[in-house]
Amino acid sequence: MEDCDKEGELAAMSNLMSGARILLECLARENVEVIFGYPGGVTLPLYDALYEHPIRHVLVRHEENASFAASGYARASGRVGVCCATSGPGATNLTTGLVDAMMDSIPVVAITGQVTSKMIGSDAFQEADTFGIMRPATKHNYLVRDVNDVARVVHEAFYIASTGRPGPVLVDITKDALQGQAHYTPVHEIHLPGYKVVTDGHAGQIRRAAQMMWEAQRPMVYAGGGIIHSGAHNELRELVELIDCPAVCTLMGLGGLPGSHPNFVSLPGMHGSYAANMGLTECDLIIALGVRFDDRVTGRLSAFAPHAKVIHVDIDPAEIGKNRAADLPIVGDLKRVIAKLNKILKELQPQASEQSAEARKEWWQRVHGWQAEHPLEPVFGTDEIKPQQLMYEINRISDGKAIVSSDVGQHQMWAAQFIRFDAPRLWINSGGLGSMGFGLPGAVGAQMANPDATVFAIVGDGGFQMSVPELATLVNCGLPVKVIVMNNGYLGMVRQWQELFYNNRLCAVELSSFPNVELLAAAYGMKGRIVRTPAELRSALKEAMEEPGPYLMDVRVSQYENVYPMVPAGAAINEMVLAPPQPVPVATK
Ligand SMILES: Cc1ncc(C[n+]2csc(CCOP(=O)(O)OP(=O)(O)O)c2C)c(N)n1
Repeated sequence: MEDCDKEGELAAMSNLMSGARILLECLARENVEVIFGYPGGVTLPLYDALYEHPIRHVLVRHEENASFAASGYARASGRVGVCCATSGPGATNLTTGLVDAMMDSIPVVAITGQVTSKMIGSDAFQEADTFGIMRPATKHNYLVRDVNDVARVVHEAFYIASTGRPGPVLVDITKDALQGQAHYTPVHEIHLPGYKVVTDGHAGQIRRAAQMMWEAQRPMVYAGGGIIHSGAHNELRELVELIDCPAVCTLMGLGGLPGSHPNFVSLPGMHGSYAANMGLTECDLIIALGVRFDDRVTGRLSAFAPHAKVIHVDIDPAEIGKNRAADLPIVGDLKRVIAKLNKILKELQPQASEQSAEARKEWWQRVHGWQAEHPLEPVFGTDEIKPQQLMYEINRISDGKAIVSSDVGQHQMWAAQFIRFDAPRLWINSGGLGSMGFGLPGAVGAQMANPDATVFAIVGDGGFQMSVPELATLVNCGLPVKVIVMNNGYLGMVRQWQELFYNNRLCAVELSSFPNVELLAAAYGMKGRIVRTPAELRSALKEAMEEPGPYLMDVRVSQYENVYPMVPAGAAINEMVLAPPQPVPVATK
């Protein structure tokens, strides 16, 4: 929270303000630049106050997209994203985006309107028990019925959302609290007994971890979203270089170590590379940093990393030992803990025997061997565009620097495999919840946070149709997002599972009647193009990049391409399917 100047403070205190005005005052003091929202009956007082307030409001076309856009903003900037909706349906429409932010530990504050306090419980028009509904969907939530509580609650909400393990916080405010009058009292300190965040990490444990790292013969860093959230990317890089070990970054952690770094292996898990999964299976020490041993990474948990001891560092003590027991737990903020670890690693370095260097050499030979045996390489087509080829071309043009907001499905996995991210906060996607419809509104938020950055929204033809109204937001707000639809004519990821595990009995996955995007883009007032052949692809992407405004591209790719490697559900991660098995004839319902 920013300290206000004394004069402004006194002026604020001496003026009676509406709850709505106080709310905006709090947002301004929290340095909020933009609210993603959609108005309605009980939030009218707030929108009336917004009329003359400098905070920018982005009118999305569906409340779900307000919560996704706020999340995209937070993911791309590291700041708290703010969304807003009216009571009842407006509030319930925010739910998916808030659960998504919860799963991926993204700091979001959601403001919802509630019916007047006297009407609560009367089944009033547009009344929903938002507080109850959102309880499991958020890190914390509030129902504010008294205008005098608005300021304290809003500042607490920002504090809770952005400290410790970040997450979404909901503030549900009744209409009478928005309309009521109170003196705004600046809040300088937050006192929340019972909410304690441990940031430093236990010194003894950190020393022991450093010793274990030097003693290990085959260490492997397993880095996740926590690296990005705590801004620990430089510390991570130093750690990896100090002990010279291979590192995998999860879907949430991509960019935590530069994709071009020689120690970066790839994504691990269900669609991770052979080398990443073999490495995790054969290593003798896992250095788990801001990860949660998600099932998409571990595969069959009982078979995961069978030879490894585990050092697990996380700000959230509840994560440690949740899925995999830690031999050495450290609770703390990754940036601080890794910085201390690096210091001790350097201290101990002279004592680390030459034997450890020899062991490391052997370990790298094995990792390089796996990389050479089954490299992650894009597939190219001459007649039709291969999806991997599309990602390869986007990678070429973005050169590790563009922001990519992805939707969910096959395209997401190919993007994660083939687009390089050389910095944190470039790769934006719905990781834990895996929510289709995220990619385009996520890009709206990311572009708002970084007006000068190149932002791609990579979406499937299914997810695109869930979020298509946000094209209007791009045009209205002049956001030059390049929307790339990887169009395979199917709900590709589900089709892949039906092909591989349900005898190719394709049910409810064919997406016929896809709109003509050239007409659709024109209807929204933006540029659009259909790309059908590999020969056109590069120039089409160049054209999109040169277009100063938003651009919609429908890239027709091979329909039946599957994402490999693939670890079938329930298998161990070294039991990868590396290439397509014998084709089974298609049976479409
Ligand atoms: C909101 C939501 N509904 C359903 C799913 C299940 N699901 C996961 S991937 C997928 C298919 C996505 O298809 P498309 O957007 O065309 O992308 P593709 O897999 O073809 O790249 C579906 C239906 C989901 N993840 N999210």
